[in-house]
Amino acid sequence: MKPNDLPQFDTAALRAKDAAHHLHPFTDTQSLNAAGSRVIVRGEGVRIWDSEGNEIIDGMSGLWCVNLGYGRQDLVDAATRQMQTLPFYNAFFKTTTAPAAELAALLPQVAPPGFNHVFFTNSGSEGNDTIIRLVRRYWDLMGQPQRKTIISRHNAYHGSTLGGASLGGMSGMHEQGDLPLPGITHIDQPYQLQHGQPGESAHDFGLRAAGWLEAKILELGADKVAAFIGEPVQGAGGVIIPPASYWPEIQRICDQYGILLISDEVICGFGRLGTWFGCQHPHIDSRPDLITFAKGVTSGYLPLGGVLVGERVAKVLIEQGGEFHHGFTYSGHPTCCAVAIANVKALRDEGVVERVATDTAPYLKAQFATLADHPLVGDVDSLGMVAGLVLYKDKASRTLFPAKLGVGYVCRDHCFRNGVVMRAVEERMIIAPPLVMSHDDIDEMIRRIRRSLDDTLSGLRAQGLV
Ligand code: PXG
Repeated sequence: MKPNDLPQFDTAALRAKDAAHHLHPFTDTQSLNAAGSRVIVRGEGVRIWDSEGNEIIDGMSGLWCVNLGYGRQDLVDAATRQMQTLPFYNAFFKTTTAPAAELAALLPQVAPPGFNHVFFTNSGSEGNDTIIRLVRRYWDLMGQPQRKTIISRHNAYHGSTLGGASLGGMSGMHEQGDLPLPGITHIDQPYQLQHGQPGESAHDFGLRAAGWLEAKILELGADKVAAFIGEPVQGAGGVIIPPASYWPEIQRICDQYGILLISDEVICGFGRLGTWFGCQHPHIDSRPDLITFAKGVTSGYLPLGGVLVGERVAKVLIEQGGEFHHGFTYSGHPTCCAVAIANVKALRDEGVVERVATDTAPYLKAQFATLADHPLVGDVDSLGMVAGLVLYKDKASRTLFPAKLGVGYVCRDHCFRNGVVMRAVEERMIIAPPLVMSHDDIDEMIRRIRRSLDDTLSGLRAQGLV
């Protein structure tokens, strides 16, 4: 769509309203208001447009969620039909709705073996809160109520509710609100740049990093540990792709000590890595007991999340648990479930997940790797449709820019100006584009990223910082 065809928006008026009344998530309101927010008004395919007519390739799929891209009429139709028939009914008092039942039966068809039950929530955060309650309930029912501690990782992201933020390992979040909650503890993340030793292979580092879990279990006492939670690939933490040796060793440790393994697939689920769930990717290869999902289940068209409950937990909960005192008004919201059904069927019937594995992700990997010749860029890596690189002040000596310069944020702003959304996380620049990108889209995205890296470098040179 050409800018002239766009509906007209009064950008200044919208910015003024936003500044006066809207408290944005994870945002310094004062500095946002000084700059003014960008008003996004339309999306089509892998592109979005702002109210001033700028076309932008959405390298972050909205927020890691618009897996099928924008403008899917089938998803709109699914929502419309359901809203016309029954916009809402609950699932609490011996009732269900057709979309909730159909989606609950569809998800096991795409989930790893042994996942036959689902608990619906509205978001990934609520999914992880649900998991805390499920895990505690499970061990109580197993007659081991002392098994209460969940082990997670520093710099993990598991949501923003009290439970999600506690499971997460973001220090900034913990500092605001006396978190984590008791019974949640953290080990270091498998990020070799931060924790690797000189001359250590990725394989050896992966094993050593997984060993931190075993050390923590032994420190706490194995009979006190309920579960370990991890994202297959850490997303918000900066696309931290662990070595291939990491997850199988985590699995071995969980098996050895009988602790539950939770795979937070809010980002990695629904095709992001070229498999339906990240744990199924050969690079990850884990067998979780519980899976958190959200985001890509509806391609972000409506809010929906949940927990896939594996047989080990489901059997105990159902056969011994009686009533599980937990749920949300909108658990199994029929309109959200209807959109999810249309989305999952499209991912399946259009072969999107397979195409990511065999074509789109390998192409993205090859093109993204070409950025490695840029003077600022090192450690280029990708898995499926997530990719990241490190901005170096001096690649040869692996010297990073001082954090206070915020070079990543400067680069991110150049990206936006050059028509591509890319995220900055500390020293890392990351993307997670829609799964439906064509080769041409990828080529154009990489051109815009390179231009933005060049602009960043020019700015740094002008200031004498490189
Ligand atoms: N788990 C993971 C792995 C996530 O990435 C959540 C749970 C929480 O989901 P909800 O739906 O409650 O937001 C997430 C969310 C970022 C960013 O800056 C990432 C997320 C959310 C907001 C920002 O990359 N991921």
